[in-house]
Amino acid sequence: MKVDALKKSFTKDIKGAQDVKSLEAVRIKYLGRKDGQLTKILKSLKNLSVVQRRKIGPEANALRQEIEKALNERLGIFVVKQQHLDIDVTLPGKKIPIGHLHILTQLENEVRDIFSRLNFSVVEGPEVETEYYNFDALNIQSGHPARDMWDTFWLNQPVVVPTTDNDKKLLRTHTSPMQIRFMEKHKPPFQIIVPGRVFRYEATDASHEINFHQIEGLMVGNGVNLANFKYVIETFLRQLFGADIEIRFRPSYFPFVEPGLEVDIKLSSGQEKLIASRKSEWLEVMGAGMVHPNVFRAVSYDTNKIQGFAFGVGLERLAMIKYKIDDIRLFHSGDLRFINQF
Ligand code: YSA
Repeated sequence: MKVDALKKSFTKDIKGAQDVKSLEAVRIKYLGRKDGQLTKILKSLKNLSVVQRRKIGPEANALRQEIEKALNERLGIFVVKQQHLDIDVTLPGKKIPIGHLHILTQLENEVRDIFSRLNFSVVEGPEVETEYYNFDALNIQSGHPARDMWDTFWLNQPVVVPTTDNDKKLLRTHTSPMQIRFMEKHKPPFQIIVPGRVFRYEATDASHEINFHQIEGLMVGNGVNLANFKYVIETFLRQLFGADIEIRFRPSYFPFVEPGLEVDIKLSSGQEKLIASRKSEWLEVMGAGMVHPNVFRAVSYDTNKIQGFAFGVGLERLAMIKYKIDDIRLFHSGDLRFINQF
């Protein structure tokens, strides 16, 4: 059979092949190693005259390539069709559980955003602190009764005897040590917040954890005063909770401020359980005050020129108010029924 005729017959055959099996039969018919019709022509080339070989050779080789290509293409179509048949599109898809940010991380991000808009920078510090930064530099020397305000997890001390009394290691009881660390390295004016985890060796209840989060705030400069503090805190709390939130400023005492105060927020309906367990409608959210001159002296600031306010707000307490959560211990319970609500 001539190459032309072979091509015509192949075109007809491949159209008729409706599955992989009949396609294989077509391949064998034309390209089969022994009896393939094109194979035979290719094998006979060597017996032809030079003139004939030059004419038929290229035609036969071109046809072989054409046939191989057409067979492969058609095979590809059958395979894809078969795969589609194997998929049951009526089956429900597989649900892959996706994680999400913990409610406290989400809230911390919101707090960071609000303070960024108020032109505060965010800095972070170590969770393992020394006695010096956690207490002494904050005007709470060893033996000071106020140390009892912060029940402390002390760490095993290195075997080597410490060179001074106050480099003993502890888990920071508040974020305030970062006031000192920051001021040691920076000159005023500045305003910063310091979010972070803190630790207290104390009994837990609905509003107290041993491991919780604080956000320290510190604004220092010439002429910074209590009115500035009140403005910043009210703006922050109203942006976080809405304009209607009821805020209470109370006088209080911390050795590293003078005067010292605390800020409470009024619990609202939906928080009856928490109100009952605390026997109060108000929840304390932060300690604060005007930075004590002794704190400025510890970092060699000129107390005649520099004033500042500082505060430490409890992140879990803010979350309890915002999301009407009755028990602080839920945050670190690892209970997904709680976590997945947010
Ligand atoms: C005060 C003056 C400053 O110039 C700067 C910061 C401060 C705050 C101070 N460092 C401090 O830690 N005060 S505090 O012990 O009263 O805690 C501050 C806030 O942390 C509390 O108002 C409360 O919101 C939260 N908090 C305290 N103990 C807690 C707690 N949250 C959960 N569990 C606890 N056990």
